[in-house]
Amino acid sequence: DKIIADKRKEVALRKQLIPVSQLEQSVLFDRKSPSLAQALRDSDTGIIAEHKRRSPSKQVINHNLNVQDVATGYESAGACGMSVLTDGKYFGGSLDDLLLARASSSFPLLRKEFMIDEYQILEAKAYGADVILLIAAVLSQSEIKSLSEFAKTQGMDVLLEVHNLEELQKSIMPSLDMLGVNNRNLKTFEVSLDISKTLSEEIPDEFVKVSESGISTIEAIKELRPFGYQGFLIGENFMKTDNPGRSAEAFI
Ligand code: IGP
Repeated sequence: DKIIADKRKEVALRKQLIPVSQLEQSVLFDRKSPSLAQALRDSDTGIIAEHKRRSPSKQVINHNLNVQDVATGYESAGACGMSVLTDGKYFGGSLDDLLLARASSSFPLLRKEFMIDEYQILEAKAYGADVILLIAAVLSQSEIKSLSEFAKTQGMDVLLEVHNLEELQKSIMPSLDMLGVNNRNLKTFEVSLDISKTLSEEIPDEFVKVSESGISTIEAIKELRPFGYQGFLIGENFMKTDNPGRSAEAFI
């Protein structure tokens, strides 16, 4: 698919320009990552709040905010963690956004990216992330295994995202911490919370269950909790407002 082809080219270029030995010199490289999975288990709200300027489905969401203000707003609102889009081409994000979010917060940060290479995991760490996302729709079982095991050797949590039963069944493995069900179909952009509801019973209890996308009301969260969800990843609903932190507070 087009996004992944673009990503392969981008990663190849990045690798040439900034070798791993240089990433490892980041002062952020040796810090111990706080666990998002643990924060979600310990919370009774479970909000993971996202920084997202635009998306293929929505075009403009918000271009006027400063990522540092968004990070401090989310953290002081009491979010369990923050997801930072680092893809530039489709989402208008960057690794610099991650770095700035890190500089202004200490809660767990998720690098929201199309991960295809161990190099991106080292980048995530060097720029201050604690958690990586792996998307089952674009990875084989053996890629999920090798990338997630590598992230664990780096002391990071892994969130694996699925959208259907087949993706879920190929992905269940001990190197994952959280299983995210994306309510949005990445091809049609159609959103339905029923996807989270139906897939929940197929997710083993040792994983923290996260429901992702299209959540815009507290009622939706109340509906999802009985299905075992402890994490709720919310982007647009907060980012479309002038003060995402304050918008998140209402959910916490
Ligand atoms: C947030 P929303 O509908 O609240 O803005 O969704 C998040 O789930 C969404 O941005 C997302 C995403 C992804 C983005 C879920 N999986 C994979 C990029 C890639």
